Amino acid sequence: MMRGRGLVNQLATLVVTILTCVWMTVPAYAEDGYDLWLRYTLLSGEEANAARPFVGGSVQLLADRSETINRAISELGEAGAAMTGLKISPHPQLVLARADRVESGSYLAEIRLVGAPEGAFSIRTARNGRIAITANDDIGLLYGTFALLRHVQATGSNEGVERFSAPAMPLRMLNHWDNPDGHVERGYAGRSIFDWWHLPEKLDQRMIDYARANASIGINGAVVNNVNARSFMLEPRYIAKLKRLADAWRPYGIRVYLSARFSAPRDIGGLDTADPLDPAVRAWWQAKADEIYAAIPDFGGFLVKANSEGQPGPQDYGRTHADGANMLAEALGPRGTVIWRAFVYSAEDETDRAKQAYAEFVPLDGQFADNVIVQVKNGPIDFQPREPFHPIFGAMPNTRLMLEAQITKEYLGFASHLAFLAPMWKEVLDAETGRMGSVAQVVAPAGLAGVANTGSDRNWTGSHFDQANWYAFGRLAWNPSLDSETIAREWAAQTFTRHPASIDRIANIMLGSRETVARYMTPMGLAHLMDTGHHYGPAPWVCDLPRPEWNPCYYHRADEQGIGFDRTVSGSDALSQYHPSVASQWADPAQIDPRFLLWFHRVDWNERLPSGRTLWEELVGRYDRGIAEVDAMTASWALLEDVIDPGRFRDVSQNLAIQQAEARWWRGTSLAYWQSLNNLPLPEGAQPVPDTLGEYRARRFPEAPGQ
Ligand code: BDP
Repeated sequence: MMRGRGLVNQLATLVVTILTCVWMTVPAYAEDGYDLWLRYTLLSGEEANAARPFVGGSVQLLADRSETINRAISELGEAGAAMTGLKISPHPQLVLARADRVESGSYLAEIRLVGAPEGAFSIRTARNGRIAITANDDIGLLYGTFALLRHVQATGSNEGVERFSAPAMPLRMLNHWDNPDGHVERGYAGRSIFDWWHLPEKLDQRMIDYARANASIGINGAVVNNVNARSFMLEPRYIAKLKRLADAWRPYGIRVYLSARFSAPRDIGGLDTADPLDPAVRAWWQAKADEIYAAIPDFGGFLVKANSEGQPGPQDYGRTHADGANMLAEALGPRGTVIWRAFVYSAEDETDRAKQAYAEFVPLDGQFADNVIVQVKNGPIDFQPREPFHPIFGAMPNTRLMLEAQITKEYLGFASHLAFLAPMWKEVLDAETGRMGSVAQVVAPAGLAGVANTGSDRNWTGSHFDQANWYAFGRLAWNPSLDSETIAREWAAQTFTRHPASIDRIANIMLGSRETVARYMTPMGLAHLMDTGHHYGPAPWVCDLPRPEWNPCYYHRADEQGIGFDRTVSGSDALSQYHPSVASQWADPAQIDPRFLLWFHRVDWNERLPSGRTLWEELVGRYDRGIAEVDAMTASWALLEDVIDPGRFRDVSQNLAIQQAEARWWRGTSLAYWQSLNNLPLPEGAQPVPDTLGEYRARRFPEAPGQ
């Protein structure tokens, strides 16, 4: 008897030890990243209790069955089984309840759900271990399910889970710059995930996994094609393909949108004009919208890039952006939304490019139809490592504005540089416009759009850490007041390990990483120094492209004397597009945050800054710091070898080695070029520039994506 119990005890200890080891040590197999942040790894010992309530998906349902509810139940079942190693739970301890099925005095009633936006949910955990998720709609129950699973995965506990959560904005969408031939513009993760060739007959499993991943972070819309759009994607055969996607994504709450080419009535409609005021053109779009809605009743609407970088638009017919957008809005009616991009600038316009979108759009404030949203990039130029927020955000109180962020890292080192972008987006979302609250408040009635970084690569995003940017985008669109650290930590815990010291280390690497990239690429407010076309690496010497505002020289304006773009009243006066309370923080070169200095001011190389150093010394110091930080990130990552699976550990290590080399290339090239203008020696103690300017200039990259 005694011996028997001893054996049981020993076995129990062994099991606990094994489970603890599973948690503490590196898995022997190589993960490939396909599972993203939804890995549901085995929980150890006590922690497994957190997942017991939903093992086997045996939930109590206070709702009618629907495709969405089925997804919630199977997610819970699979997650529960994976996290506990158990298949069946004898007592259902999880309740999924629609608020309208809950009696008012019940413990499930949640007052905050009354009038809450679509997707809101409440989660309660009772002392007896029972968990209840309540929502007004099925998608809220699915979001609540994912929130619970996120918490359990990240913390190993179901205690302290979010009690109530509601999305801060209605549209949380990805913009895919994917072409129908499978090429992704500015894509660094392989080919497009959309297999137009085989659709509609064949639906890749990836399309389901994609929708599920999006739903897990609250993303609810996807524009499936490039803003540089092809008209044929509006033809009937594409509507059939689109319908297959829409049907597959509907249970996950994802609505399909299409980029529409403004000249489609001419290109594919047999008309000789696309003039938005022409009755035949209007009738064509009306019929097209009806055709789409007949196939896809919840079609989201059109995204339009018009009169921008060569795309057709209403100005081709002497009409305004509002004329064009409103014509499409009428065709969609209350069924959908027109998202009209404000990314416009012209080669013929001599004014500062940073001022042009404001000049074109602000006079149209109040003229857009109710179902039009104007989509504005985070900054006034183009997704640079650092830009001040776009002045339009503080200047169109009578228009719904949406923020466009770029998740794919066109200007931040592609997929090989580690740059966690949440701090960059927070910088913009938190910025006070001076007139209508913060940017997050301005866009709250509309939403957030992110240019997707997904592709056919096994890990979806080209690198493991770029998954964090997809994740952070969704989390911030849901709740822009989340801080970057919370997002980094919960992502790291789900994606890599729940080992506390390792989470600290990974979050640390992530949190400073975007600032690091800005330091070695474009310190102190410099911008657009990337090489022509592909935007890979530095080419500050490019001054002679036919479009002036495509030249790095246009942006840095460096010469023997100094560097920087004077956007004060003595220069382009772009500052005046901001509310005075905002402009005042940037107007004085002695007061400005040095990270914005050269964006707004032209400064002599030898001018002494408040830091006591000259501009030249300060600039060199920042490049050097950028490099030191990449080295520190690399060294820190190396210490994680024992906790990260070998496949992903190696992938990240190899990217960091590339980043170390490329950070040095950015520094070397930039310094060699600045020195060729200012003839200044490097400050004392600075490492010499390893190559000559001629050598840097001779580098060619025929394989770089984006030629
Ligand atoms: C630029 C990209 C270009 C896009 C454009 C846009 O280089 O590929 O077409 O933005 O947003 O950043 O339309």
